Amino acid sequence: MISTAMAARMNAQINRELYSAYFYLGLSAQAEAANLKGTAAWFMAKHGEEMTHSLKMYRYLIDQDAAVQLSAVAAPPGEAAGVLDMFERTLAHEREVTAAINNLVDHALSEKDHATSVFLQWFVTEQIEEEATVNDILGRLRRFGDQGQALLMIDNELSAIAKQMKQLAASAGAGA
Ligand code: OFO
Repeated sequence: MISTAMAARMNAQINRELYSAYFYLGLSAQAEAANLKGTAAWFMAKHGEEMTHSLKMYRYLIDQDAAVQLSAVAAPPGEAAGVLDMFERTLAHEREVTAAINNLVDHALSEKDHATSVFLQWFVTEQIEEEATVNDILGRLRRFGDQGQALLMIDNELSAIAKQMKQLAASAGAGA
């Protein structure tokens, strides 16, 4: 059993994860509309990851005999100016999520809630990897731009990464 205050914070994080999923779904739709199949696949794979994150937290609350409280998910932002803008937004968004996860860990530690603190460590590590991946993509977009051939190349690369992400998700699901 976890405290009511901790459960409320975890419920807020479930909402943030669902918003993340929605945020990436919106970007995937924008990429589809621009005929950028690889970029769309990458954002769709991110959508899937975020849904998994929300469900991990959902399951944790249930396992801890705490109430799951779902609330309205905000609409994602409007149209991005291009792929560079999509990834600038992605990095800013992931940094906010990292800060939120760190706040959750701080709260768990302040309550001496070791179970929640240990549970959240997976998310701490996940955020490091997510920010690093996005930084890497952004580095190339900033250097080579998001038009013409450079865009085609990054779109192909994102397609390959999305395939790997899907395979990883499938093998994690099979092992669960
Ligand atoms: Fe939920 O992993 Fe980033 O946002």
